[in-house]
Amino acid sequence: MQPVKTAAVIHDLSGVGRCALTVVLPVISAMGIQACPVPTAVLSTHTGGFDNMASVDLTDLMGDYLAHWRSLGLRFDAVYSGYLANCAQAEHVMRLMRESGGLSVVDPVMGDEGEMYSALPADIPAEMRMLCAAADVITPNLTEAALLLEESYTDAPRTDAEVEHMLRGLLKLGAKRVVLTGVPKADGRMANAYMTQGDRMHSETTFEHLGVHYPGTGDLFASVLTGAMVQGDSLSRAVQRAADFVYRAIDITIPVKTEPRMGVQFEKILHELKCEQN
Ligand code: PXL
Repeated sequence: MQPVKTAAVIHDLSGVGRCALTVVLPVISAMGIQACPVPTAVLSTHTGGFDNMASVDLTDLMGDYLAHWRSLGLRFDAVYSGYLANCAQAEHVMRLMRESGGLSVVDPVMGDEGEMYSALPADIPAEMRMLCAAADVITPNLTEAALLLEESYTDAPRTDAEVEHMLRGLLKLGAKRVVLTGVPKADGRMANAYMTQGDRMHSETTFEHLGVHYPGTGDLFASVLTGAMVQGDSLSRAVQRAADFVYRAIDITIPVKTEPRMGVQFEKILHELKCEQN
């Protein structure tokens, strides 16, 4: 019998709205991996579609928090980082990734649908660029890719050549692998496109565009992807499993007609995530 694998997960704790740690922790656990959270901030709700949140930035705690972990000699099979509340948090994440030695996944959480999240500092893209350079896998959406590449955002359908151009630009930041999520294609479908340094061409998995947007689905995607890779899946298999799970979660949420800002009802399908590599 092997001990369960471990993942340090760096994200905020938003009390309502199903994103960040409230998504990451159950998903990673359901995949049979011990999730060890490093909370970057606590918010009463996420910032996508709510106002007047109560919140606290936990940057001041993070140094001591991780110093304690260091004194315990902890190592993780993966370090996965998402929403950072403050630019100073990036250094801590870099150090944890470096010292941990396992898989590093950076979801450069900064915005969606062309808008940066309201509570983020304006200079966060520079820090995220630095983090991406040190990562094994990065998982930007189109908005985040535009911020990382300092390009303007458009949600116009992309040709294969345009997708590959973006992926190559993102790989130039230094990450070993890039997964670009939620790319509209000319046939009306959406793609998750991915590429590894040295690949001759990129790959895509496409899915039907369900036409509704829920916050937190990027966090769901990155969580399943991280879990799958820790379980030993190839990148292509991990992308497929993550895409399938997010699609299912959206598909079962639409008929319930809940407010989109409340997120997807992934609790109903958590049991579909396999504990073992399949
Ligand atoms: O799902 C990304 C996310 C994470 N954390 C906070 C957010 C959002 C998206 O709105 O507001 C605080």
